[in-house]
Amino acid sequence: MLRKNLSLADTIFALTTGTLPSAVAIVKLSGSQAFTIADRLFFSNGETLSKKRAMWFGELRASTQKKIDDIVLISFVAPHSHSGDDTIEFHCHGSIAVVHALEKELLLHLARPAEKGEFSYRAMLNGKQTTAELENLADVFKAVHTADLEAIYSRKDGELEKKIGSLRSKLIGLQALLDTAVDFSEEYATVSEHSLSVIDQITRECSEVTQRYSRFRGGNTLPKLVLVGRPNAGKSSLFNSILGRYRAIVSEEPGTTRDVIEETFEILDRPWTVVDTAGIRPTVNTIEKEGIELGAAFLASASMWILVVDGTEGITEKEKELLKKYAETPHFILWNKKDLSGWRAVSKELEAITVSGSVFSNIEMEIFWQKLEGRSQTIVLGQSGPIPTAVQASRLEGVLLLLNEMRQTVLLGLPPEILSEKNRNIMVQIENVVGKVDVDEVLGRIFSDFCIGK
Ligand SMILES: Nc1nc2c(ncn2[C@@H]2O[C@H](COP(=O)(O)OP(=O)(O)O)[C@@H](O)[C@H]2O)c(=O)[nH]1
Ligand SMILES: [Mg+2]
Repeated sequence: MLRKNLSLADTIFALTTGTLPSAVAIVKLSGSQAFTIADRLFFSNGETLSKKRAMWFGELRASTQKKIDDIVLISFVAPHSHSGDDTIEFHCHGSIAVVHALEKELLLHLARPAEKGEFSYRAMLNGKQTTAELENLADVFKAVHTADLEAIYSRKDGELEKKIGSLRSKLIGLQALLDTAVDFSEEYATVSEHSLSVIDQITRECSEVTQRYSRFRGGNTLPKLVLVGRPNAGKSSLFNSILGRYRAIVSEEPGTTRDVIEETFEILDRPWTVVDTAGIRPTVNTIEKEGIELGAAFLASASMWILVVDGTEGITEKEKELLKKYAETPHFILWNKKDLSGWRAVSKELEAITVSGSVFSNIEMEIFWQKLEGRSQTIVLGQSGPIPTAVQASRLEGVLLLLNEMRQTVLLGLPPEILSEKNRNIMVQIENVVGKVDVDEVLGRIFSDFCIGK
């Protein structure tokens, strides 16, 4: 967290580029003394460093007059800089020795190392950037996928505000009901039933949004390829083949993939997650049953899925049901184990969506990959729906706690007066999710996500 008592009078500096050594390193110096300090260290060919907005070429020298580096210097005069203060950027060679020598000189001239996000903090205080812009910027740094950038930039379209508005009207409806129930106690059963359904719906919608945030924060927004099929069909063998290395437990006994296993791989240079699930047939033991249920849950979140069928056994009604149920999600069948003598060709109706072959045949797996690549191109990658900001996400978590409390209150059969009170509080809090962000919250949440030098 950025300290609140940072002196704005200080001239601050930081290396703004990445790990050294690098091709170029940019050290930023910002504050009232920036030009004075730079003038002592920088010697332009012919021209003296004056207070103007310009790009200069020259020598960086230590106080001992020893040369440190040949550099490009960019000067920004307040308020026309990122932070709004006078700013100098030293573009040096990205050498550890050069950068350390420069930093040592800056300290000698009483500049102070900047804290995380301090330049941006000054930009905010100087009216160069709003808190909303800073929040977006903090998230831009976290973004791994282009789709996330789109979600961040489209925040201004107010998608989350609309969602919160609609949730709030549901709560208003519930409030009306609760207020009348206070007068007519005999309707309590209806009231509690309706309350639960509203609470559950709002909880679901709020957690969808917070989950989207967690996925975004974790960088875990990769599209999912889900492998399903009956035990022993060859899912884990396919999983291994896709990864090109051993990972899942492949076994002759049906149902050894107890769990859901996820790994990252690439289709056409884009990162994907592949998920190996347990089989879909009704099963004997509970561990596998859990695995199966998980598998079904993963199908719902799949960007693409593959039904692996043992070609010596054929397809069952259960699998055909899956094909119908998840027809909208891009998918195809791998009609596996073609190398075995008991293998029978796939029926005409399924031919168009099937690759026939064996997981163990390189040539046939080539055809599989072509299909995989082809299907992947029809998929719009990324997550739909608004990504909340860090502050909004934490406020939403607060609302979720309140909703859970209210749910307990209903289940305990407490009087409508209490429900009504709780509901009113949730209405206030849910509105606040998209409300104004105060400076303390910004200090606490946003700047902790910033890098040094930003
Ligand atoms: N002959 C042959 N055996 C296969 C093929 N694919 C998988 N198997 C075998 O079938 C068994 C079950 O495979 P596994 O990948 O564990 O199936 P899962 O239960 O669907 O994950 C293992 O013994 C595999 O070696 C194939 O194309 N040909
Ligand atoms: Mg398996």
